[in-house]
Amino acid sequence: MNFQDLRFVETADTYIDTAFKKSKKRVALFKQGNRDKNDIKRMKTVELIRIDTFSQSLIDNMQKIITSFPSIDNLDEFYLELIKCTIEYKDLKKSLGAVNWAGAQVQKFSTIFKRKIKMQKEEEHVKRVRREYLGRAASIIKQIKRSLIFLEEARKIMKSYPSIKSKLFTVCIAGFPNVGKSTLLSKMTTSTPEINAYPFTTKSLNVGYIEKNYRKIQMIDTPGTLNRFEKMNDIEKQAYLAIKIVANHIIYIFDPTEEYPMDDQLKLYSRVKKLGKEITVYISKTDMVENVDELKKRFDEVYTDPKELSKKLYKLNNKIKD
Ligand SMILES: Nc1nc2c(ncn2[C@@H]2O[C@H](COP(=O)(O)OP(=O)(O)OP(=O)(O)O)[C@@H](O)[C@H]2O)c(=O)[nH]1
Ligand SMILES: [Mg+2]
Repeated sequence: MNFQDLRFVETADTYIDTAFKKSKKRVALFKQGNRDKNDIKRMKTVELIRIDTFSQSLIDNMQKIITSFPSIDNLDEFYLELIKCTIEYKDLKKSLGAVNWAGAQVQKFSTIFKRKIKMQKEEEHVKRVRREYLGRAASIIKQIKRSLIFLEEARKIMKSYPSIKSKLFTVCIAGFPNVGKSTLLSKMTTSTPEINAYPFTTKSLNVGYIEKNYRKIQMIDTPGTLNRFEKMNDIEKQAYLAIKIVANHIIYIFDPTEEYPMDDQLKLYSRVKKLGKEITVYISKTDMVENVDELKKRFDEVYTDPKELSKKLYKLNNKIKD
């Protein structure tokens, strides 16, 4: 799923202005090509064109908003949960509903008023009906002003969501801050995440891919220490949801230099384990310590070499049926 392409949602006034400009231009064009007979028949044609162009501009723009936002009812669980914890989900549904309603109303009134125009016998009356329609249509769009503002805010938040492919075999990299999660991701995949000597560097979920024999594996760098969900910041929530919902496998990194005490790292390991996913242990920074035998003894299987770890992931991925 990709939220980067969500369309910018304009204000109600901008949509109305655009519709006015378009209809004015279209009418001018028609008048240029039809200079003869300035009678009521021609006038009606002009006003029908104006109403058509005006309403179509609004209808198109409302439709574009609806199709640009993902269909909430068909979203993958990960994104649905992400939306629920970062945006007022009910308001999002309501706002999209309001935009849909506005488009339909504009359409409905355009049909009614075009019929009215055709029935008029006086020039003054044609003008009055046209004015009434433009006023009505503009006021429908003004009625959903707040929904449009809300949707633009929602778009900005959704734009920051990671692009995760829910169908790929997915491995999440977990561990305490600064243990080398992003470093491992950069060693194993072509992803180039930010890496720094201080903790809490990663502020959005980094995603990378490895591929062998046309079988892709998705790797996600998931920072955070799995505190209580309500206490987590946005990135930690994203990481937690990725581990809980998307991960098929977890790599848990221990940092033997113990910038964070080993006891705490082991506690987090237990917490991750409780989520019920298969975990592979990786020990980072083995170039910085004498030996890691004590730590290794705690587990049946431990990796210290990213290449060996890749081989294990390929094997796991091969076991999975497409
Ligand atoms: N010597 C050595 N340094 C490493 C190794 N892995 C990571 N580092 C260093 O450890 C620091 C933290 O690495 P990151 O990859 O940013 O760690 P992180 O777990 O992603 O950190 P946060 O995003 O802050 O949670 C950086 O200075 C890395 O260069 C390693 O295997 N050996
Ligand atoms: Mg990082």
